[in-house]
Amino acid sequence: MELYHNQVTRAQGSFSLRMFHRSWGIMLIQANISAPCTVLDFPTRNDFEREITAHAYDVIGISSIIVNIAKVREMCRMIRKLSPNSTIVIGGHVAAIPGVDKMIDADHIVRGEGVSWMRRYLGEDQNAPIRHPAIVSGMRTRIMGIRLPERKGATAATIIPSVGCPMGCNFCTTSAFFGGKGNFVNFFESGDELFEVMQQMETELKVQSFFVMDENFLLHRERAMRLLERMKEGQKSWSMSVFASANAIRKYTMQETGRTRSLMALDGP
Ligand code: B12
Ligand code: SF4
Repeated sequence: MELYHNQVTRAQGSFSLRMFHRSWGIMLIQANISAPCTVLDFPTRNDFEREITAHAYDVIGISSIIVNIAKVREMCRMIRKLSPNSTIVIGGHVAAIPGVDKMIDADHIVRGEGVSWMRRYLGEDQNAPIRHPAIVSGMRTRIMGIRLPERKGATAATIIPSVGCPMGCNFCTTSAFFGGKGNFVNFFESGDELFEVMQQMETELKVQSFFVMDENFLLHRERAMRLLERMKEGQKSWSMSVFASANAIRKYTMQETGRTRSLMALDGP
C-alpha cells in the first residue's frame, strides 16, 4: 500500500515520493494463531491463483477497505472455482458495508477485531497474550525512479497498542468499527507490556523510532505515563509518532510529551 503517492505527494508528479507499507491487520492475525498461515500482501491475480491451487487451504481470509469491494468479490469467485473446499472469511473495514453479505460470496463476514475472532474460530485461546510482529513502517522508498538506500534501523517500527477509540464521535467510522462509544480493544494493557514489546523491536529491527498505530494513544494516560517512566529508567530516547485527539493532548504537560516535532492531521476518521 502507499500513503505518500496515494494521497500526500501525488500532485507532485514525477517528484512524488513513493513508499510502501505492509497490511498490519493480517500480519497481526498471522502472528497470533498457531495454525500454519501464509500472508499474501496485495498479490497479483496470478500469485493469488498459484497460491490457492498449490495448497489445500481450509480457510482463506481476505482483508480490504470499502473501495476495494470489487476485488474482494472477484477473489471470492476465484476461490469458489479453484479451491471449493476452503471457507472464505472477510475482515477489515469492507465488512462494515451494510448488506455486504449479499454483494460477495463469503462464508463469514467479520466486523471488528480479528485476532480474537480467528482464535475463537480455530478453537484457540482468544485471551492468550498478543505476539507483536516485527513491522518496519515503510519500505522500498524511491523518488524519480531512484531507490533510496535501505539501512536497518533507519525506518520506524510500527507498534499497535490498541484498536478503536472510546470517544465514539458520531461521525467516526474507525471507532464504530471496533465497538463505538466506550469501547476499544487493548492488545497491550499496561505501559510495562508496551515497553517490553518496544524493547524487543529495538533489538530485532535496530530502531529508535516508532510509528504508534493507535486511534487515540494519549487517551490511555496511565499506560502512556508508565511507558514514559520505563523509558526514563531504561534511558531510552525513543521517538514516537502517535495519533491523539486534542482533548487527550491537553491532559499532558509539555514536559510529559517532550519535544513535539510536528503536529499533523493525517487520515481523518
Ligand atoms: C495505517 C493506515 C494506512 C496505511 C496502511 C498500512 C496498514 N495499516 O496496513 C496507509 C497509510 C498506507 C494507508 C493507505 C490508505 N488508506 Co488507510 N488507514 C490506516 C489506518 C490509520 C490504520 C489501519 C491499521 O493498520 N490498523 C491496525 C490494524 C491492526 O487494524 P486493522 O487493519 O483494522 O485490522 C484489524 C481488523 O480490521 C480485523 N481485520 C483486518 N483484516 C482482516 C481480515 C480477516 C480475514 C479478519 C477475520 C479480520 C481482519 O482484524 C485486525 C486486528 O484486529 C486506518 C484507520 C484506522 N484507525 O483503522 C486507515 C484506513 C483503513 N485507511 C483508509 C483509506 C481510505 C486508505 C487509502 C485508500 C487512502 C487514499 N486515498 O489513498 C489508502 C489505500 C489503502 C489500501 N489500498 O487498502 C480508510 C478506509 C475507509 C473504509 N471505511 O474502508 C481508513 C479506515 C481511514 C479512514 N477512516 O478514512 N492506510
Ligand atoms: S478517533 Fe478521534 S474522531 Fe474517532 S472517536 Fe476517537 S476522538 Fe472521535
